[in-house]
Amino acid sequence: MRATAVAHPNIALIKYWGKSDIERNIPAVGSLSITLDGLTTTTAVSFNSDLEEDEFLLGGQAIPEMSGRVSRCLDLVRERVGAQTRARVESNNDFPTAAGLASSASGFAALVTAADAAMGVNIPQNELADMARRSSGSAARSLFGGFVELRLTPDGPLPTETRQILEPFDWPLRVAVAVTDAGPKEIGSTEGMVRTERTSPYYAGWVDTSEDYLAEARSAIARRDFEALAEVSESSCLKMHAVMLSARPGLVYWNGATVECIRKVRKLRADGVPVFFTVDAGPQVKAVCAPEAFDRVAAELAAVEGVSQVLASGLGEGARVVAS
Ligand code: 2P0
Repeated sequence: MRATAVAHPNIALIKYWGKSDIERNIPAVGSLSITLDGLTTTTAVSFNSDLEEDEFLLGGQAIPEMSGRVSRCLDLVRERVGAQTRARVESNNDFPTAAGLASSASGFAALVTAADAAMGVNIPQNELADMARRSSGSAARSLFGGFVELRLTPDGPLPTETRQILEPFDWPLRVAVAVTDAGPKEIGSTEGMVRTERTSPYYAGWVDTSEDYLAEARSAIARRDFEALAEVSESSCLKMHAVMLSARPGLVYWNGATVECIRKVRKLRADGVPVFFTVDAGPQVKAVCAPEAFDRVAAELAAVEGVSQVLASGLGEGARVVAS
């Protein structure tokens, strides 16, 4: 009744922002991401009939504000197998939590994977992804490695379907993460999405254009067309931040160093370096580049005032069991 799983954060190139059903956490738009290998969440789950409540430790500490979400995620696995047994969950991230580095994505992907293995059920990967999606929309994508797409399937057996579209080694891009502020973000994603939906006059435009962006990105990936992927990814990122900024009150996730990093990446690409940026609901800048450009990109970002460190990553595998 015990298993340990690892999962990595993923970075959306075509972004998810907004929900069509807040109760069931169904995204309003599909999304497309790359899974990283440089950052890892490791989660051990042990079901134990002596426990009266689920227990959750992150980095060795109890996190009361997260334990309800962890329990509700375990409930999905318990309901699937008709079990009641409570669990002790010990999770560790080797990167800053809640700083826009998608710790909830790797966290819930590792959790469903370890819980399934601890129960000994072998739930299909797509179903595990949909369970992780209930807890955190982006978590579904971390079940898979390489390039991953989450599609809305309102007429299907599950409301979303997540699949790998390319193995990591089929297009081994690298990512430099410029950390500009390692503290927790001010406004969580769910609250930010709800505010955007309710108050932004541009929200309908954001949703209406999403399918075209996904099709463009899928096509660029199939052709390994870096320039096309760069253009559509930067546009999706800026379009998401535009709709966030247009909420009331506006959501400003960037700081000055975020903007300087964006300008630096654009200048590098204009000079012929194959690199593009993306930024999530936080101030870190992720620079996606061809492998041969990585050292230069990392050095240029490290030199930007306000950048405290640059994390290095390649593309990684999906969530997997590492011990039982
Ligand atoms: C993404 N983000 O596609 C987008 C881009 C942040 C900006 O998915 O509310 O923590 O738990 O479903 O998964 C972060 O949102 O949101 C996110 P919930 P989640 O990666």
